[in-house]
Amino acid sequence: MRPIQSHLLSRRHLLQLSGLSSMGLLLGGCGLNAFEGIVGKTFEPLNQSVEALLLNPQKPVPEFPASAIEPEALLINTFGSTPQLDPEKFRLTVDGEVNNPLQLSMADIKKMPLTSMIIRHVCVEGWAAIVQWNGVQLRDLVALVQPKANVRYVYFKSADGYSESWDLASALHPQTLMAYQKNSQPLSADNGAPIRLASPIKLGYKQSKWVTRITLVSNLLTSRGYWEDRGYEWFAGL
Ligand SMILES: Nc1nc2c(c(=O)[nH]1)N[C@H]1C(S)=C(S)[C@@H](COP(=O)(O)O)O[C@H]1N2
Ligand SMILES: [Mo]
Repeated sequence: MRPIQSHLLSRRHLLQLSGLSSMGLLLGGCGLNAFEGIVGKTFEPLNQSVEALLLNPQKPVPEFPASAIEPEALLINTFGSTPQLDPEKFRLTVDGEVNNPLQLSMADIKKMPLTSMIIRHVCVEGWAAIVQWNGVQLRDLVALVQPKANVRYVYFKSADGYSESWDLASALHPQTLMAYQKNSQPLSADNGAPIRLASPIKLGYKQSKWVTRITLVSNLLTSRGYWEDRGYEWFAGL
C-alpha cells in the first residue's frame, strides 16, 4: 500500500469533522451529549483508532429495492427459548472502556436518527432472506459513550444467554444497526424485540437478538461468542 499524503489527509479530516459536528448537533437535540470527546481530539494520526473509524465511515454495501423484500423467508433461529422483555422497563447498557457509560430506554433510542436498510440476511444453516431493518446506527451509540482510544472489540450480551463479539470496524460500519423494526413494523419477540443487531456484512449468527448490553473492550475475552465457542468462525464476514 502507498502512504497517504499528509496534506490530503488533513484536508479530508477537516471535511469529515464538519460533517461530524452537524451529526453531534442532531443528537444533541435529544438531550444526549454526543461526540464532544471525539471531536476534541482532531490532531491524532489517522490509524485504526476509534476516532479514525468514526471519522471514516466505510463504504455501504448495495441495498435492495422494497419490491425485493421476502417477508416469509426470514426463519426464526434461536438456540433456546424466546425471552419476553417488557419494552417499558427495558434498558440497553452501553459500557466498558468508555468515558460515558449509558443506560438507554427504548424512548431514548427512538429519539436518535432512524436508519432503514434492505439487505440480505444469511444463515450458515443454508437459508437467506431479504429483509428491511430499521433502527439506530451502532456507530451513533458508540460515539455517545465516548470510547477510550484503545477500544478494538465490541461484546453483545443477550437476554437469552447468547453472546457475541465483533471487531470494531465492523461494529462501526454505517449499515450495522441496532434495529427495533423489521419491514417497518415493530420487532416481534421471536425476531429479537425490543432491539437486535442487524448488518449486511456479517453472517446471521453474529446478529444478536434481545441485546441488553453492549460492552467496548480493548481485548477479546476467553469467550468470543455462543457459536464461536462451539467452533464457528469468529469474523464471519459476508
Ligand atoms: N440472542 C440470540 N440472537 C441470535 C440467535 C440466538 O439464538 N439468540 N440466533 C442467531 C442466528 S443463527 C440467526 S440466523 C439469526 C436469526 O434471526 P431471526 O430469528 O430474527 O431470523 O439470529 C441470530 N441471533
Ligand atoms: Mo443462523
